[in-house]
Amino acid sequence: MSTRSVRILLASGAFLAGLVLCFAVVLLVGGRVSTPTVSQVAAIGGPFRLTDQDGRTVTDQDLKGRPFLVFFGFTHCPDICPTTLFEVSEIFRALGPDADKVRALFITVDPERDDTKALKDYLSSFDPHLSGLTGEPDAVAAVAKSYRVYFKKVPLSDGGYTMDHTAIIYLMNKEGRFVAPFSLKRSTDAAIADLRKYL
Ligand SMILES: [Cu+2]
Repeated sequence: MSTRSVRILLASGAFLAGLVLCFAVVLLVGGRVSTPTVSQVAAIGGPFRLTDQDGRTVTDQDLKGRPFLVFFGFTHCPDICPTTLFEVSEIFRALGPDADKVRALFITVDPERDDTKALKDYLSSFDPHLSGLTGEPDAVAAVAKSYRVYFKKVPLSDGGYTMDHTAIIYLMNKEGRFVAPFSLKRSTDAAIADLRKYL
């Protein structure tokens, strides 16, 4: 096995462990794990106004007409975020021309460090269809809340900090309504077949 596949395996392992952790967090925060009811589904997502990595304002209205993926993270994330961005980039590559009909939003939960420039630098390693969004801490917190995303600053012994955060990818339809969590634990073909249903 090549070093690269070992690295990817390790990264996916960390990603899965992170997902399990995130679901555990959701369980703790939400107090239960169940299939979302219709009212809960309707309550995921909502209006927002943030700024992308090129300094452009992006609102929920700009996304109308195309399905999109949304996930929350931060550029200093050691494993879950880079793995997710890598895998979503693979999906966009596999979509070919249809990639222009889908959007993916990476919304920072660390606006203190993730300004537009930090997002631009970070996203330059990934597929150009990815938008990195940031904003005032209050605006970011409000969007995270509307997606029921948990995040928390965790101090590190070196004086810095990291962020705990929910790692669910949300699939939203053309009307901006939540469809389902978007799983990356399947082949790229299966993932893009799922996305194409909402084009
Ligand atoms: Cu992360």
